[in-house]
Amino acid sequence: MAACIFCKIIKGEIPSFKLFESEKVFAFLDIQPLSHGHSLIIPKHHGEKLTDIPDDQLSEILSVTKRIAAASGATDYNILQNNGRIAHQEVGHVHFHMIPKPNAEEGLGIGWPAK
Ligand code: D5M
Repeated sequence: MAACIFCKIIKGEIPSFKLFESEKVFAFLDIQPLSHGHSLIIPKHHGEKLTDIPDDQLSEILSVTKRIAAASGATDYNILQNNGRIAHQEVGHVHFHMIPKPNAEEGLGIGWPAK
């Protein structure tokens, strides 16, 4: 969708710190991190809520989310996905947050930006 900031990030029209890209999935660092390494994993298909995303994209998103959590080296982390304004969704393009917990940040490894 033309006005969507995450669609613009996918297209490279807005810069991001890219972590992963495939045909259907894109991942990058959150610009307002709740902890070091806070990442966003999104489908390339534009959809506002989880129910808008085709099933064939969901399995890869979960798999990529798992791999990004593992690559961070964090032993403790949250996976979060908000749907709708009341549920605190600010960006209307489905995204999964991977949020390392502060006491596990030492695990962030080579390839991740310094604090
Ligand atoms: O979370 C939306 C998240 O999106 C929030 O943590 C900030 C992040 N965000 C917003 N704009 C950008 C850009 N341009 N780059 C990286 N991250 C961004 P929500 O679940 O909707 O509340």
